[in-house]
Amino acid sequence: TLDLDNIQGDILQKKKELFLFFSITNKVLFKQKLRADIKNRVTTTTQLLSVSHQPVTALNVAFSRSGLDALEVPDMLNDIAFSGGQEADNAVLGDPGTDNWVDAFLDKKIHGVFLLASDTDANLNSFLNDLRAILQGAIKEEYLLVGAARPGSEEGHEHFGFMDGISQPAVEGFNTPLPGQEKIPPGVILVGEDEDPISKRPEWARGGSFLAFRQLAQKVPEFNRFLTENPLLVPGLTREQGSALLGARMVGRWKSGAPIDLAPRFDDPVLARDPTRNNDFTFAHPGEDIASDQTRCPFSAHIRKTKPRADFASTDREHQIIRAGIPYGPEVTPAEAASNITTQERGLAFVAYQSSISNGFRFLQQAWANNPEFITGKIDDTPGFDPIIGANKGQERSVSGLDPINPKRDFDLKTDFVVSRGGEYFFSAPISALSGVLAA
Ligand code: N7H
Repeated sequence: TLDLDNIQGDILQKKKELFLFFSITNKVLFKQKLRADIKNRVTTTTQLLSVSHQPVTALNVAFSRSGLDALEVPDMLNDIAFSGGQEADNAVLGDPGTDNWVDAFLDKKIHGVFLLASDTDANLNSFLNDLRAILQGAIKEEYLLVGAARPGSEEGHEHFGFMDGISQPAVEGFNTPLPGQEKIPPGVILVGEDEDPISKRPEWARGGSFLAFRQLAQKVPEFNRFLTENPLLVPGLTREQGSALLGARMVGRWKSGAPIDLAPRFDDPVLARDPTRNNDFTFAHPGEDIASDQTRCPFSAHIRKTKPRADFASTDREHQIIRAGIPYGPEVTPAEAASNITTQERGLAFVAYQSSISNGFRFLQQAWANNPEFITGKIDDTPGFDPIIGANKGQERSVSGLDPINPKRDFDLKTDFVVSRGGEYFFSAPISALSGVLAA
């Protein structure tokens, strides 16, 4: 059984979240604070499972490899990507170098990150002040990124306008799956648990999870312009509906969250709101050929490239992640909307948990999203890049299958709508380690 009191609980649906990236300047003092003050404030999974136990402000902490080194914890966690740090992975992830990276993410400067989540700015800020007071003299703040749910009816939607946070794997022993939700052994997400692909882990790391963080800027006006200029000319649809359909086919869901596999031509907000139906699909349909038919969903759609379901069912279990990101940055201004040019940065503070970064985030980005030949075994050898997150080092990306009338037609995406500003890999340690190995 999983020790849910020992597993850090990252809130999935939150209104405000701060990422405080830090370096450790006084090791002895930091360890003392970690053991005496921070550990008791870290939110457990048990606390998050029951609403009445949820703290007003949730706190998590995670360390990079350089952070473990700064704490003089030499133990190898046996994750190659974690050991190397994310900067070394920039080419593997499809970034055009690191010129566009936030400076703080370069040179392994960041030792760790505090994640603070709450429903109001006031709570978040007062907690942040407390944390700063506790850690005075022990850390240097390298970078602060402020995330927030979008306002009003856009709450829960990312900046392109699509409902996010619908499909997550169900971890055995932790949550009961909804229809269509895949059950995975805990070791796919948690280090040292059942079916962790790596057998050699230090005992103290059990119940921890690797946190892959990426700051992904989104070019929203440019994305909207692309949709407006390229409506899918499907009989019976207006130009506007054709533009909305193009967006939905790039993602694999409508803005409401309704999956296009079940609602292929028009949005279905009732379906979107129903948790027993909105994830209950596999891309397979009786009498339709899953190897050739893209009438409902392109092979290249974002949710199909990153979770192929029936296309690839036998092996995809090990490539699952739990996503816990939040939007950052302001709403599109009228001037940006009018000019179709982004002038203020906004995007997704992307967070993914997994027991192996090479099987999880890194694999999904490199082997699936950025690989034009994936999904393999289809009538089309090159379904193309993931139109949302696929990255080709800044070069043009070709995507097919988007036009249901002519699925062979390629769209050559000249610019990326999602642009990497870099990130880091962290280990979200089990809570016992915060007063154990890490504080010793
Ligand atoms: Fe993605 N988007 O708005 O288009 N994503 N994603 N993602 N994503 C998903 O099902 C988005 C990113 C996955 O189980 C939805 O919860 C954007 C990265 C996976 O069916 C939407 C960005 C990676 C899934 C978006 C972004 C992934 C998923 C549908 C960056 C991994 C679940 C909502 C700015 C490398 C698939 C939902 C499944 C869903 C969007 C990033 C992976 C709307 C804008 C970097 C595994």
